[in-house]
Amino acid sequence: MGSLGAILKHPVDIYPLLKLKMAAKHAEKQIPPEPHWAFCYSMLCRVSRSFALVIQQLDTELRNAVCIFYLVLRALDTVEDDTSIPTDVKVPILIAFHRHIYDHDWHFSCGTKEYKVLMDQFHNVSNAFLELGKGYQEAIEDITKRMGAGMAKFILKEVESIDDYDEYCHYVAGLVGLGLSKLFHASGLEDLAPDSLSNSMGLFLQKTNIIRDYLEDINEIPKSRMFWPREIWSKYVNKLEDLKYEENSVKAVQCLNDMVTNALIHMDDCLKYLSELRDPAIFRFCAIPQIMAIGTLALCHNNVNVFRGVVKMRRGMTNL
Ligand code: IN0
Repeated sequence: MGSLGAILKHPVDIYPLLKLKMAAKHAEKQIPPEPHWAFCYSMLCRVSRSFALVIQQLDTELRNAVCIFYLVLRALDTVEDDTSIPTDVKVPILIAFHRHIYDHDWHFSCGTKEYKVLMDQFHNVSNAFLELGKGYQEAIEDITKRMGAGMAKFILKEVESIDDYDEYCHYVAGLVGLGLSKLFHASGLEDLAPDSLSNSMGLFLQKTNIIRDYLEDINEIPKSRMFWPREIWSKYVNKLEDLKYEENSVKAVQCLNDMVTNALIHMDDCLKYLSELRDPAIFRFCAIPQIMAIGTLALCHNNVNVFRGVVKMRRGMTNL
């Protein structure tokens, strides 16, 4: 179905969509005029579907910092995900990434499609990074350093226990929460949130993605790494891929519900984190992805289709 058809089937979406679209139009005028900033914001729109709209909520200065943070993390992800890079090449890049962002003309070609463009033209991101305030730069550098080291550690290590699962999610998502809290604090708009609450914000989003993407990940060629912890799935099946076979439907759904319950542990912290934000724009920026995640988990819970095809929420604004 075309996007217009999708919207007309749900007329209550029209007003919020228009409102969002108009806010986005307004926000567009505040993008710095230089070409490296134009590149960064156009990349942001290309690599994220909803995040580019959500980020428009923020004050200009903070928004620029979050935009660069997001692109730096996407670039780091692109290196981590590219299965064609040999481990002995990949690991040093991940570990040194936080230094590459200070280098005006560093780049490393990898990834595909829009990610390849991001990697090939990475100098635009580093040039924009170098124009951010010191407080923002330090927050981004610190998180990039810790995330790169964590990713390097998990290149060789599998997610076996629930502790491993939480540790991996901490590196790739919990640290994003810590970094964002630091950026909010550096903007002067918020107090510094406790690390454990910031971490939970990221873990909740990442665990939801890992649950939702089971089939996409298990079917990937070349075989991608899997993040469902053995400690959970081994209670139900002998091999993780057995969950997708029809004869194991009952076990699969039980395992899925176990995973959903594990993700929901972080809800308390997320609500606490959100309740302590003061700035309404920052609140919306943080709340929207959390609400999408709750909706996705509700959709996945007890739903065998997670093992059959894609279970995704309708995102009215995506293709407008
Ligand atoms: C994010 C998070 C994000 C936003 C707001 C507050 C946060 C607080 C703590 C941690 C993360 C927070 O949001 C994005 C949302 C996103 O990118 N959505 C995709 C949709 C999708 O399904 O992939 C989109 O296309 O728009 C998010 O998922 N992550 C993220 C990354 C960087 C930053 Cl700065 C903020 C990724 C992750 C791994 C869940 C943290």
